[in-house]
Amino acid sequence: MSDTIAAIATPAGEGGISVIRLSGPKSLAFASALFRPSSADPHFKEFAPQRAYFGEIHDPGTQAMVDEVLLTFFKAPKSFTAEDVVEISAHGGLFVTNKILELLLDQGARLAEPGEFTRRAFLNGRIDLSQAEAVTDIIHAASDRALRSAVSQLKGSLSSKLNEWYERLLAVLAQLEASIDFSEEGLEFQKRETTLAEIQAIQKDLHALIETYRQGKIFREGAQVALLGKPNVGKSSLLNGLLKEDRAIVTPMPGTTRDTLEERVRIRDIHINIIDAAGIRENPELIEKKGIERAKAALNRADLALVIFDASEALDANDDLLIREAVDKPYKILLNKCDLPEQVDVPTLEKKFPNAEFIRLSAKTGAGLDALRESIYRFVMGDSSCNETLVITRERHRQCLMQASDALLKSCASLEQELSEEFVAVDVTMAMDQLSIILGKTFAEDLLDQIFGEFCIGK
Ligand SMILES: Nc1nc2c(ncn2[C@@H]2O[C@H](COP(=O)(O)OP(=O)(O)OP(=O)(O)O)[C@@H](O)[C@H]2O)c(=O)[nH]1
Ligand SMILES: [Mg+2]
Repeated sequence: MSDTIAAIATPAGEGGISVIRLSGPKSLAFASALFRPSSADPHFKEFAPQRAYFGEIHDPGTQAMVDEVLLTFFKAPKSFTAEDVVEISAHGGLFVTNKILELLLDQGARLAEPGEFTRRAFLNGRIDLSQAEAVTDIIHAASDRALRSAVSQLKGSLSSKLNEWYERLLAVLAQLEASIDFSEEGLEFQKRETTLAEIQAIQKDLHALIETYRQGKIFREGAQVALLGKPNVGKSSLLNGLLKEDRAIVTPMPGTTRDTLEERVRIRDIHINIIDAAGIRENPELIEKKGIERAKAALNRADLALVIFDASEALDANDDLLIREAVDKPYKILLNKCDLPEQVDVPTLEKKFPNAEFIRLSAKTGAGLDALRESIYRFVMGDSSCNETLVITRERHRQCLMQASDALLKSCASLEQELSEEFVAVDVTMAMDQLSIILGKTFAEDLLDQIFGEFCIGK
């Protein structure tokens, strides 16, 4: 990695401080060409590693002072990228930060690609690929739970589990290969039952980790919760109630909401995305029809549907429509407007939705909203044994683990069928390859482009 990259590491906009970051062998040379140590530091001779310096940035062309800054020098390999890194903390203005960046580019630095600092940290062996992914997850975390799982992944919780399995499979493989080499002599290095038991144990743990994905994905991205009901049952009112603000337009006219509206709501240490949409009914006019299509699309990608009925009215044909449409994913039945006398035929609904949880509430008075929040929380957290242990949060990890698991099952089948060790070894190797892909021990450039493309510039 011979070139030196530079980028603004803080968000575009005005703020207290902005940080411009450099990484590469010429980081210090480029930065010190612009930097004059403060006269308050008359003893300054040279930059010592892992230290911060107060001073000024000057434009070498005009000699004009650009800003007062703090410059921090991290000497390789003790830096985020394992290269020489300089961070310049300037006053957080758009123009001044860009000006400093420009001066660094004039010196010969190259503007960094999105995620290039973290990519270098990975390529230089500072972190593995699952840890690099955790860096974006920390940045995007929107709840305590998301943050906890991202931090634990950054600290290596997933990596160490995968490495442990990898090492154990490597030991299995060594035994298998020894048996292959000495099979002529009729020696068996390890009993097949022992090998089988070890592979089965790993496969079982691996499978348990795959099973955490539903939850992990919800922790990372938030659960998608769709509000579903005929027009006027109070979907938008409920969205506003959960948000505690007047976000969606509410009117007494059926057909008020046309487009879908998605808002993030926090419940304790998780967040959920609530999707309000057009009410579903027969014979809608054109715009509403499009809205209903969007409502159905929202339902499709939801993890949970809240199916809402107006408790103050009898069921009608549009409710029936909804009952027929419903619902090929987890759902709860909400009886809204319970501040008014109850008219809805609850036994009929209970027959239509056996085993469903029914929650009575009023979006108008707020009654029942806490119970609804609790119920959503329980759904999202699911089996609480999963709460603090390791979870996987990415489809990429799930895919690799599933392939590894399949390969291990095949190797077990080969052992049980008394096939030659060669067959067993091929599948064990395949499983190990998949673990390597998660960790980035082996990788394709386009995978890195995809992963680091998600990052912002300067990270
Ligand atoms: N009494 C009472 N009225 C409510 C309650 N929730 C909503 N409403 C009223 O019902 C009407 C419709 O509410 P919305 O929230 O717009 O209903 P919606 O389901 O979003 O309707 P569409 O967008 O047309 O599908 C409004 O007049 C609300 O004030 C409630 O809990 N109690
Ligand atoms: Mg609405």
